[in-house]
Amino acid sequence: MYHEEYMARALTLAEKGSGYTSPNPMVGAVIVKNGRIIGEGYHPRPGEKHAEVMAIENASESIEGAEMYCNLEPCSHDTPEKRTPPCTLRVIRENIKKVHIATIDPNPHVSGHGVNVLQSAGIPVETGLMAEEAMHLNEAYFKYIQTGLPFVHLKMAISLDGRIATSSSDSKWISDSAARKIVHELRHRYDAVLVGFNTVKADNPQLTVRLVDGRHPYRIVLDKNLSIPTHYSLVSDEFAEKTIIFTLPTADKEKKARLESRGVIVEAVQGDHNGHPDLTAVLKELGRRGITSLVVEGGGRVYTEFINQQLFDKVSMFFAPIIIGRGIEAVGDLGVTSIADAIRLQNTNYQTINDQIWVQGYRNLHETFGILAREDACLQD
Ligand code: AOF
Ligand code: ZN
Repeated sequence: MYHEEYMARALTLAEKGSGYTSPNPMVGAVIVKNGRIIGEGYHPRPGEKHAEVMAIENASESIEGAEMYCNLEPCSHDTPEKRTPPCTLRVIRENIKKVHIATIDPNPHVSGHGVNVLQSAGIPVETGLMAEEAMHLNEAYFKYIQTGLPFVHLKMAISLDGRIATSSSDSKWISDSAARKIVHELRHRYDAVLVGFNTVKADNPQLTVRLVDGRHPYRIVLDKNLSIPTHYSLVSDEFAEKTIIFTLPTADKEKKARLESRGVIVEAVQGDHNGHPDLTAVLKELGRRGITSLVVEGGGRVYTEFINQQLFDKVSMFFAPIIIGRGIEAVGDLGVTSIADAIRLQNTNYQTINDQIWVQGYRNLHETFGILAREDACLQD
Protein backbone atom coordinates (compact mmCIF):
# COMPACT_ATOMS: atom_id res chain seq x y z
CA MET A 1 0.00 0.00 0.00
CA TYR A 2 1.06 3.58 -0.62
CA HIS A 3 1.19 6.51 1.79
CA GLU A 4 -2.03 7.91 0.30
CA GLU A 5 -3.92 4.68 0.88
CA TYR A 6 -3.00 4.68 4.56
CA MET A 7 -4.13 8.29 4.90
CA ALA A 8 -7.31 7.47 2.96
CA ARG A 9 -7.95 4.71 5.49
CA ALA A 10 -7.40 7.19 8.35
CA LEU A 11 -9.98 9.51 6.74
CA THR A 12 -12.48 6.65 6.38
CA LEU A 13 -11.99 5.78 10.04
CA ALA A 14 -12.37 9.45 11.04
CA GLU A 15 -15.73 9.55 9.30
CA LYS A 16 -17.07 6.87 11.64
CA GLY A 17 -17.41 9.65 14.20
CA SER A 18 -19.53 11.74 11.81
CA GLY A 19 -22.38 13.46 13.65
CA TYR A 20 -21.02 12.64 17.11
CA THR A 21 -17.61 14.31 17.62
CA SER A 22 -18.68 17.97 17.78
CA PRO A 23 -17.25 20.30 19.03
CA ASN A 24 -14.21 18.08 18.41
CA PRO A 25 -12.98 17.16 14.92
CA MET A 26 -13.36 13.78 13.21
CA VAL A 27 -9.99 12.07 13.48
CA GLY A 28 -8.75 8.66 12.33
CA ALA A 29 -5.35 7.02 12.83
CA VAL A 30 -3.61 4.03 11.29
CA ILE A 31 -0.42 2.33 12.51
CA VAL A 32 1.73 0.68 9.84
CA LYS A 33 4.63 -1.72 10.30
CA ASN A 34 6.47 -3.71 7.63
CA GLY A 35 3.95 -2.59 5.02
CA ARG A 36 0.91 -3.80 6.99
CA ILE A 37 -1.72 -2.01 9.05
CA ILE A 38 -1.39 -3.31 12.61
CA GLY A 39 -3.63 -0.82 14.44
CA GLU A 40 -6.59 1.44 13.67
CA GLY A 41 -8.56 3.97 15.69
CA TYR A 42 -10.90 6.94 15.51
CA HIS A 43 -12.30 9.56 17.86
CA PRO A 44 -15.89 8.50 18.63
CA ARG A 45 -17.16 11.47 20.67
CA PRO A 46 -15.98 14.21 23.07
CA GLY A 47 -14.56 12.83 26.29
CA GLU A 48 -13.60 9.53 24.68
CA LYS A 49 -10.21 8.42 23.39
CA HIS A 50 -8.43 10.28 20.67
CA ALA A 51 -7.82 8.40 17.40
CA GLU A 52 -4.07 7.97 17.99
CA VAL A 53 -4.57 6.43 21.41
CA MET A 54 -7.28 4.06 20.17
CA ALA A 55 -5.04 2.93 17.28
CA ILE A 56 -2.14 2.32 19.68
CA GLU A 57 -4.32 0.38 22.10
CA ASN A 58 -5.91 -1.69 19.31
CA ALA A 59 -2.58 -2.69 17.76
CA SER A 60 -2.26 -6.39 17.14
CA GLU A 61 1.51 -6.48 17.74
CA SER A 62 4.33 -4.34 19.14
CA ILE A 63 4.22 -0.86 17.62
CA GLU A 64 7.83 -0.05 18.39
CA GLY A 65 9.36 1.31 15.20
CA ALA A 66 6.00 1.59 13.41
CA GLU A 67 4.72 4.66 11.49
CA MET A 68 1.47 6.45 12.22
CA TYR A 69 -0.93 8.08 9.72
CA CYS A 70 -3.40 10.56 11.17
CA ASN A 71 -5.57 13.14 9.40
CA LEU A 72 -4.93 15.76 12.12
CA GLU A 73 -1.86 16.90 14.00
CA PRO A 74 -1.69 15.02 17.34
CA CYS A 75 -2.75 17.23 20.24
CA SER A 76 -0.07 18.52 22.59
CA HIS A 77 -2.02 20.70 25.01
CA ASP A 78 -3.21 20.10 28.53
CA THR A 79 -5.50 23.06 29.20
CA PRO A 80 -8.09 22.97 32.04
CA GLU A 81 -11.00 22.21 29.66
CA LYS A 82 -9.09 19.36 27.98
CA ARG A 83 -10.84 16.02 28.43
CA THR A 84 -7.99 13.63 27.54
CA PRO A 85 -4.17 13.67 27.92
CA PRO A 86 -2.01 14.94 25.01
CA CYS A 87 -1.52 12.38 22.20
CA THR A 88 2.02 13.56 21.49
CA LEU A 89 3.22 12.20 24.87
CA ARG A 90 1.75 8.79 24.09
CA VAL A 91 3.22 8.68 20.57
CA ILE A 92 6.67 9.50 21.97
CA ARG A 93 6.36 6.95 24.79
CA GLU A 94 5.43 4.18 22.35
CA ASN A 95 8.57 4.79 20.23
CA ILE A 96 6.70 5.44 17.01
CA LYS A 97 9.27 6.02 14.25
CA LYS A 98 7.50 8.55 12.03
CA VAL A 99 4.17 10.40 11.95
CA HIS A 100 2.30 11.40 8.76
CA ILE A 101 -0.42 14.02 9.17
CA ALA A 102 -2.74 15.57 6.61
CA THR A 103 -2.96 19.01 8.25
CA ILE A 104 -1.98 20.81 11.38
CA ASP A 105 -4.72 21.40 13.99
CA PRO A 106 -5.82 25.07 13.76
CA ASN A 107 -6.86 24.94 17.42
CA PRO A 108 -4.70 27.81 18.78
CA HIS A 109 -3.66 25.54 21.69
CA VAL A 110 -2.08 23.08 19.21
CA SER A 111 -1.49 24.69 15.79
CA GLY A 112 2.04 23.49 14.96
CA HIS A 113 3.01 22.88 18.59
CA GLY A 114 2.14 19.15 18.30
CA VAL A 115 4.50 18.84 15.32
CA ASN A 116 7.24 20.69 17.22
CA VAL A 117 6.91 18.46 20.26
CA LEU A 118 7.22 15.32 18.15
CA GLN A 119 10.16 16.66 16.14
CA SER A 120 11.96 17.78 19.29
CA ALA A 121 11.66 14.19 20.50
CA GLY A 122 13.38 13.03 17.30
CA ILE A 123 10.22 11.83 15.51
CA PRO A 124 10.04 13.09 11.90
CA VAL A 125 6.61 14.48 10.90
CA GLU A 126 5.42 14.67 7.31
CA THR A 127 2.52 17.08 6.68
CA GLY A 128 0.21 17.56 3.70
CA LEU A 129 -0.79 14.08 2.59
CA MET A 130 -4.43 14.30 1.37
CA ALA A 131 -4.65 17.74 2.98
CA GLU A 132 -7.54 18.95 0.86
CA GLU A 133 -9.71 15.91 1.62
CA ALA A 134 -8.86 16.23 5.31
CA MET A 135 -9.77 19.92 5.32
CA HIS A 136 -13.15 19.28 3.74
CA LEU A 137 -13.92 16.44 6.12
CA ASN A 138 -13.48 18.80 9.09
CA GLU A 139 -14.51 22.07 7.43
CA ALA A 140 -16.98 22.86 10.21
CA TYR A 141 -14.41 22.26 12.95
CA PHE A 142 -11.78 24.36 11.16
CA LYS A 143 -14.15 27.33 10.87
CA TYR A 144 -15.45 27.06 14.43
CA ILE A 145 -12.16 26.55 16.27
CA GLN A 146 -10.68 29.68 14.69
CA THR A 147 -13.70 32.01 14.83
CA GLY A 148 -16.04 30.70 17.53
CA LEU A 149 -18.79 30.84 14.89
CA PRO A 150 -20.57 27.87 13.31
CA PHE A 151 -19.89 26.79 9.71
CA VAL A 152 -23.00 27.88 7.78
CA HIS A 153 -24.36 25.77 4.90
CA LEU A 154 -27.32 27.17 2.93
CA LYS A 155 -29.45 24.35 1.50
CA MET A 156 -32.14 25.09 -1.07
CA ALA A 157 -34.50 22.95 -3.17
CA ILE A 158 -35.23 25.10 -6.23
CA SER A 159 -37.17 25.06 -9.48
CA LEU A 160 -35.20 25.78 -12.64
CA ASP A 161 -36.57 29.31 -12.56
CA GLY A 162 -35.19 29.94 -9.09
CA ARG A 163 -38.32 29.47 -6.95
CA ILE A 164 -38.53 27.71 -3.59
CA ALA A 165 -42.36 27.68 -3.45
CA THR A 166 -45.48 28.72 -5.37
CA SER A 167 -47.18 32.03 -4.61
CA SER A 168 -49.47 30.14 -2.20
CA SER A 169 -46.34 28.85 -0.35
CA ASP A 170 -46.62 25.25 -1.53
CA SER A 171 -43.21 23.58 -1.71
CA LYS A 172 -44.01 19.88 -1.17
CA TRP A 173 -42.08 18.52 -2.88
CA ILE A 174 -39.72 20.32 -5.23
CA SER A 175 -36.95 17.74 -4.79
CA ASP A 176 -37.56 13.98 -4.70
CA SER A 177 -37.04 11.55 -1.84
CA ALA A 178 -33.47 10.71 -2.95
CA ALA A 179 -32.48 14.38 -2.66
CA ARG A 180 -34.34 14.71 0.63
CA LYS A 181 -32.42 11.72 1.97
CA ILE A 182 -29.20 13.62 1.30
CA VAL A 183 -30.63 16.52 3.29
CA HIS A 184 -31.38 14.21 6.22
CA GLU A 185 -27.76 12.99 6.08
CA LEU A 186 -26.69 16.63 6.26
CA ARG A 187 -28.94 17.17 9.29
CA HIS A 188 -27.27 14.20 10.96
CA ARG A 189 -23.77 15.54 10.28
CA TYR A 190 -24.54 19.14 11.29
CA ASP A 191 -25.12 20.31 14.84
CA ALA A 192 -28.15 22.45 14.00
CA VAL A 193 -30.72 23.36 11.33
CA LEU A 194 -32.10 26.91 11.07
CA VAL A 195 -35.32 28.24 9.52
CA GLY A 196 -37.17 31.54 9.51
CA PHE A 197 -40.69 32.03 10.84
CA ASN A 198 -42.29 32.16 7.37
CA THR A 199 -41.02 28.65 6.62
CA VAL A 200 -42.26 27.36 9.95
CA LYS A 201 -45.68 28.91 9.36
CA ALA A 202 -45.98 27.52 5.83
CA ASP A 203 -44.62 24.00 6.43
CA ASN A 204 -44.88 23.13 10.16
CA PRO A 205 -41.56 21.28 9.69
CA GLN A 206 -40.06 18.74 12.13
CA LEU A 207 -36.42 19.23 11.02
CA THR A 208 -35.49 15.82 12.44
CA VAL A 209 -33.53 12.98 10.84
CA ARG A 210 -36.02 10.38 9.57
CA LEU A 211 -35.00 9.19 6.10
CA VAL A 212 -31.61 7.86 7.31
CA ASP A 213 -30.32 6.55 10.64
CA GLY A 214 -28.69 9.29 12.67
CA ARG A 215 -29.04 11.79 15.46
CA HIS A 216 -31.32 14.78 15.47
CA PRO A 217 -29.85 18.28 15.17
CA TYR A 218 -30.72 21.32 17.26
CA ARG A 219 -33.57 23.17 15.56
CA ILE A 220 -33.18 26.93 15.37
CA VAL A 221 -36.07 29.29 14.55
CA LEU A 222 -35.91 33.03 13.91
CA ASP A 223 -39.22 34.31 15.29
CA LYS A 224 -39.16 37.99 16.25
CA ASN A 225 -42.71 37.98 17.74
CA LEU A 226 -42.73 34.45 19.19
CA SER A 227 -45.67 33.76 16.86
CA ILE A 228 -45.01 30.04 16.43
CA PRO A 229 -48.31 28.20 17.14
CA THR A 230 -47.90 26.10 20.29
CA HIS A 231 -49.22 22.94 18.59
CA TYR A 232 -46.50 23.08 15.89
CA SER A 233 -43.98 20.20 15.84
CA LEU A 234 -40.89 22.22 16.73
CA VAL A 235 -42.35 23.30 20.08
CA SER A 236 -44.59 20.34 20.92
CA ASP A 237 -42.82 17.13 19.85
CA GLU A 238 -40.54 14.96 21.99
CA PHE A 239 -37.47 16.93 20.87
CA ALA A 240 -38.78 20.35 21.98
CA GLU A 241 -35.74 20.83 24.25
CA LYS A 242 -33.58 20.75 21.11
CA THR A 243 -35.44 23.77 19.71
CA ILE A 244 -33.88 27.22 20.16
CA ILE A 245 -36.04 30.20 19.21
CA PHE A 246 -34.32 33.53 18.58
CA THR A 247 -36.48 36.54 19.22
CA LEU A 248 -36.10 40.22 20.17
CA PRO A 249 -35.75 41.69 23.68
CA THR A 250 -39.25 43.18 23.23
CA ALA A 251 -40.91 39.76 22.82
CA ASP A 252 -43.96 38.95 24.94
CA LYS A 253 -42.85 37.57 28.34
CA GLU A 254 -45.87 35.28 28.71
CA LYS A 255 -45.30 33.66 25.32
CA LYS A 256 -41.66 33.21 26.24
CA ALA A 257 -42.56 31.54 29.55
CA ARG A 258 -45.12 29.26 27.84
CA LEU A 259 -42.52 28.04 25.36
CA GLU A 260 -39.87 27.61 28.03
CA SER A 261 -42.24 25.52 30.13
CA ARG A 262 -42.13 22.95 27.30
CA GLY A 263 -38.34 22.84 27.39
CA VAL A 264 -37.88 25.13 24.37
CA ILE A 265 -34.88 27.49 24.67
CA VAL A 266 -35.80 31.12 23.94
CA GLU A 267 -32.98 33.62 23.32
CA ALA A 268 -33.49 37.35 22.84
CA VAL A 269 -30.91 39.12 20.67
CA GLN A 270 -30.70 42.63 19.28
CA GLY A 271 -32.65 43.47 16.11
CA ASP A 272 -31.05 44.19 12.73
CA HIS A 273 -31.90 47.14 10.43
CA ASN A 274 -35.12 45.35 9.39
CA GLY A 275 -36.20 44.53 12.94
CA HIS A 276 -35.34 40.80 12.68
CA PRO A 277 -32.99 38.99 15.09
CA ASP A 278 -29.47 40.04 14.10
CA LEU A 279 -27.76 37.11 12.37
CA THR A 280 -24.28 37.84 13.69
CA ALA A 281 -25.67 37.88 17.24
CA VAL A 282 -27.50 34.60 16.51
CA LEU A 283 -24.33 32.93 15.20
CA LYS A 284 -22.28 34.17 18.16
CA GLU A 285 -24.82 32.76 20.61
CA LEU A 286 -24.92 29.41 18.78
CA GLY A 287 -21.10 29.31 18.85
CA ARG A 288 -21.18 30.09 22.57
CA ARG A 289 -23.45 27.08 23.03
CA GLY A 290 -20.91 24.85 21.26
CA ILE A 291 -22.86 24.57 18.00
CA THR A 292 -20.14 24.28 15.34
CA SER A 293 -22.23 23.81 12.20
CA LEU A 294 -25.56 24.94 10.84
CA VAL A 295 -27.69 24.00 7.82
CA VAL A 296 -29.97 26.88 6.81
CA GLU A 297 -33.15 25.46 5.28
CA GLY A 298 -35.03 28.65 4.38
CA GLY A 299 -36.87 30.57 3.51
CA GLY A 300 -36.02 33.19 0.91
CA ARG A 301 -35.70 36.11 3.31
CA VAL A 302 -33.32 34.17 5.53
CA TYR A 303 -31.18 32.98 2.59
CA THR A 304 -31.02 36.57 1.31
CA GLU A 305 -29.85 37.93 4.66
CA PHE A 306 -27.15 35.27 5.12
CA ILE A 307 -25.89 36.01 1.60
CA ASN A 308 -26.14 39.80 1.90
CA GLN A 309 -24.20 39.80 5.16
CA GLN A 310 -21.63 37.28 3.85
CA LEU A 311 -22.36 35.00 6.78
CA PHE A 312 -22.43 31.67 4.90
CA ASP A 313 -19.60 29.28 4.08
CA LYS A 314 -21.19 26.79 1.71
CA VAL A 315 -24.23 26.42 -0.54
CA SER A 316 -26.11 23.33 -1.71
CA MET A 317 -28.75 23.92 -4.37
CA PHE A 318 -30.93 21.03 -5.51
CA PHE A 319 -32.34 22.02 -8.92
CA ALA A 320 -35.46 20.10 -9.91
CA PRO A 321 -36.59 20.10 -13.58
CA ILE A 322 -39.74 22.09 -12.89
CA ILE A 323 -40.77 25.63 -13.77
CA ILE A 324 -43.06 27.37 -11.28
CA GLY A 325 -43.36 30.86 -12.72
CA ARG A 326 -44.44 33.56 -10.29
CA GLY A 327 -43.81 32.25 -6.78
CA ILE A 328 -41.40 32.72 -3.92
CA GLU A 329 -37.87 33.48 -5.08
CA ALA A 330 -34.96 31.64 -3.46
CA VAL A 331 -32.87 34.78 -3.10
CA GLY A 332 -34.10 38.39 -3.09
CA ASP A 333 -32.28 41.63 -3.74
CA LEU A 334 -28.52 41.54 -3.14
CA GLY A 335 -27.85 45.01 -4.52
CA VAL A 336 -25.94 43.50 -7.45
CA THR A 337 -26.13 45.74 -10.51
CA SER A 338 -23.22 44.46 -12.57
CA ILE A 339 -22.42 40.80 -13.26
CA ALA A 340 -18.89 41.39 -12.03
CA ASP A 341 -20.41 41.97 -8.57
CA ALA A 342 -22.45 38.76 -8.57
CA ILE A 343 -21.42 36.10 -6.07
CA ARG A 344 -19.33 33.43 -7.77
CA LEU A 345 -19.00 30.23 -5.78
CA GLN A 346 -15.62 28.54 -5.38
CA ASN A 347 -14.66 24.87 -5.58
CA THR A 348 -17.99 23.95 -7.16
CA ASN A 349 -19.16 20.37 -7.44
CA TYR A 350 -22.07 19.06 -9.56
CA GLN A 351 -23.86 15.78 -9.11
CA THR A 352 -27.05 14.38 -10.61
CA ILE A 353 -29.65 12.80 -8.35
CA ASN A 354 -32.23 11.16 -10.60
CA ASP A 355 -33.49 14.08 -12.71
CA GLN A 356 -32.10 16.78 -10.40
CA ILE A 357 -28.76 18.57 -10.19
CA TRP A 358 -27.07 19.12 -6.84
CA VAL A 359 -24.73 22.11 -7.04
CA GLN A 360 -22.35 22.69 -4.13
CA GLY A 361 -19.91 25.55 -3.72
CA TYR A 362 -18.15 27.77 -1.20
CA ARG A 363 -18.29 31.52 -0.65
CA ASN A 364 -14.68 32.03 0.40
CA LEU A 365 -12.54 29.02 1.26
CA HIS A 366 -9.70 31.16 2.56
CA GLU A 367 -12.01 32.71 5.15
CA THR A 368 -13.49 29.35 6.11
CA PHE A 369 -10.17 27.56 6.49
CA GLY A 370 -8.18 30.48 7.95
CA ILE A 371 -4.57 29.58 8.69
CA LEU A 372 -4.95 26.25 6.91
CA ALA A 373 -5.80 27.99 3.64
CA ARG A 374 -2.75 30.20 3.91
CA GLU A 375 -0.47 27.21 4.42
CA ASP A 376 -2.03 25.06 1.76
CA ALA A 377 -1.46 26.28 -1.77
CA CYS A 378 -3.69 23.67 -3.39
CA LEU A 379 -6.91 25.62 -2.79
CA GLN A 380 -8.14 27.62 -5.75
CA ASP A 381 -8.79 31.34 -5.24
C1 AOF B 1 -6.00 14.51 18.42
N1 AOF B 1 -6.68 13.38 18.15
O1 AOF B 1 -8.58 12.23 17.90
C2 AOF B 1 -8.74 14.53 18.32
C3 AOF B 1 -8.01 15.74 18.54
O2 AOF B 1 -10.94 17.56 25.17
P1 AOF B 1 -10.09 16.64 24.36
O3 AOF B 1 -8.98 16.02 25.18
O4 AOF B 1 -10.87 15.59 23.61
O5 AOF B 1 -9.32 17.55 23.28
C4 AOF B 1 -10.03 18.19 22.26
C5 AOF B 1 -9.07 18.86 21.31
O6 AOF B 1 -8.12 17.91 20.80
C6 AOF B 1 -9.76 19.43 20.07
O7 AOF B 1 -10.15 20.77 20.26
C7 AOF B 1 -8.67 19.33 19.02
O8 AOF B 1 -7.74 20.37 19.14
C8 AOF B 1 -7.99 18.04 19.40
N2 AOF B 1 -8.65 16.92 18.74
N3 AOF B 1 -6.65 15.68 18.54
O9 AOF B 1 -4.78 14.48 18.57
C9 AOF B 1 -8.01 13.31 18.09
N4 AOF B 1 -10.10 14.51 18.34
ZN1 ZN C 1 -5.07 13.97 20.97
